[in-house]
Amino acid sequence: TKNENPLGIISFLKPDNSSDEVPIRGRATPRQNRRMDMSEDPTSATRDGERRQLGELGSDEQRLRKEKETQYIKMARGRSITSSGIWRYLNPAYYLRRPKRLALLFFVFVSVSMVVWDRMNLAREHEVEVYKLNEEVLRLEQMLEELKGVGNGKTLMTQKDVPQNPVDIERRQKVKEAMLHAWSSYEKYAWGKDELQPRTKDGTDSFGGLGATMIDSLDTLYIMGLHEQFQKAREWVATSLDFDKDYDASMFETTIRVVGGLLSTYDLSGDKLFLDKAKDIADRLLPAWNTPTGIPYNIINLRSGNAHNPSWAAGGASILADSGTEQLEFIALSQRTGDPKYQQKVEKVITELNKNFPADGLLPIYINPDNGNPSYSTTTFGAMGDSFYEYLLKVWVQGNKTSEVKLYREMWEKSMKGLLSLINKSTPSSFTYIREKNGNNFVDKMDELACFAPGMLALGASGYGPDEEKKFLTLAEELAWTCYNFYQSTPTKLAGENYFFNAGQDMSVGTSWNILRPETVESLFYLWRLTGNKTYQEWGWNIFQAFEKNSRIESGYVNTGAKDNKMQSFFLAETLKYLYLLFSPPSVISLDEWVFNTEAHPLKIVARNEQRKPTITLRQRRFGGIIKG
Ligand code: DMJ
Repeated sequence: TKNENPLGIISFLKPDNSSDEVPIRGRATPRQNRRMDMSEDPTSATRDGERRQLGELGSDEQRLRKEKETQYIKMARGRSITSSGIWRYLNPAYYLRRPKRLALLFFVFVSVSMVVWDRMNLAREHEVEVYKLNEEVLRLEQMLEELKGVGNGKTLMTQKDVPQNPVDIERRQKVKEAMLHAWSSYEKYAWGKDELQPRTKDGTDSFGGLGATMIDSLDTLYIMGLHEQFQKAREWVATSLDFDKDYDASMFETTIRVVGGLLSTYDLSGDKLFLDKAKDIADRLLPAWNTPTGIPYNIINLRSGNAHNPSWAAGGASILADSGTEQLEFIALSQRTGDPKYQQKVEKVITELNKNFPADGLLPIYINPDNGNPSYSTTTFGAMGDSFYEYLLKVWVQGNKTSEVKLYREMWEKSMKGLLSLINKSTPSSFTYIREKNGNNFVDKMDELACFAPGMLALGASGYGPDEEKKFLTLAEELAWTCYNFYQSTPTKLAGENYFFNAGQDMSVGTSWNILRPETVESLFYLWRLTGNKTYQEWGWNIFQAFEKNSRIESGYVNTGAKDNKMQSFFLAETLKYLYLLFSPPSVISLDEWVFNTEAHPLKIVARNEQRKPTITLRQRRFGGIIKG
């Protein structure tokens, strides 16, 4: 019954029989109640019968309690025996006295460990298998989408395009997958930071916290049709990108990566957010040009606008490449905003440099911003010189090669005379290379950075008459072969930073680490586009595979050799973009319509007298309209 059951349980656990009926002050116990109930009930049995029944009940109860008591004691004893047993097994002396048990225990331990290890291995293999299958599914889905696109004319292929080669499609997908890997690693470990540090799986603000990798990647994501990733990055730009930083920024790096990246994304997407942001950061950079000559200081505080030059550069000189690589971006900004001030600032630099421009068009890497005089220093197409020459040509291309941009072409052609004077061939392999110059002395050294030159020469060749065109194209091809061999000559098949051709001998690597630089694949891209020679695609593919083999780790892509644990933002902006375009139809970012800034951000070509109207066709503007897959 309701009362007896709980008491029964308690009495089983507790041998003290008094505890099954706990008297509560002022109240009778249940048994007293029961007795009272029975004696008062007129219909109950007679008193004798009652006593007999109670007496029998009493002895039954006593027996039951006795049994339970015994059971409880046994249990208690059992418990204490068991616990002392456990402790005994934990005592090493126990096993030392029983070697057979020790052996058995050891055997059991080894067997269990092996089973666990085997299971874990199996699980890991399974994960890898699943990952590979996912990759394959992704690839097949994308191929299918492309084939559908080709069928119903959804891609931007024109009549001029050759039908897409399945090998190109597959290679392009591999490059896209590499971009996805680089991007998701950045997203996972360094979201919003300037650069990912793949080895430590974190981010670093190497450019003052401007989201350099985010901005540098926007147009690559767009061109590759990585819609979701692009939208998420756009959201970050809209809500979190803040240029109001008390930070001394490099005006060169900030221009080519941030201004260039934003403008290019604006040109591709037509989304005004990117133009507004480009204007915001460009306005912060403008005070850098407030010098006696207009040749800019190279470092500027983004909040205060205070500018200066690095003290290590010939006692405060401006660096040639840093001062002459803003023209494309700032001219484009003026065209898109209708405000001429940006263009005026950067064009003044060129007119100033043209005042004392030498006949061979070669300037040393340090220029005095107070009087425009070059400092006695190195002349090079490598570090600190390179993109000055690149921009002379590209501003001419950007201005639609009209008379208004003639000066740029003329200056560039002079510089190409200078470049020819730096060319030498190595022995015994006859590698063509570009020397450097220190004062009047040649230096047999070429940076990998100078490997942008074959692409530049190929791009500029068509502006000459037929003989010169051929000469420069041939030179471009020879230099590309040398640059490709910068890669092929190392154990990883990835180029080092610079090469020596001591006394004209064949190349030997100087600084051997590779930091994922783009220059060689950039040149291969131009040469393939402009000559149609598929060899350049093969070389690009070999380089891509070397990156996959040596630079790819689970958390992104990283330099080989002892460098700095960084996935450089230009790997996503340039290296992967040029590789992707190397396997895309020529109409994708056609060189007739776009000009790439030095960070591989394509800007739409707009003739000088044209105010930039939205020249993007609806098809291009729609996301992923650039290419399927
Ligand atoms: C990039 O930022 C640009 O290509 C620049 O012109 C040179 N250095 C890096 C890539 O190597």
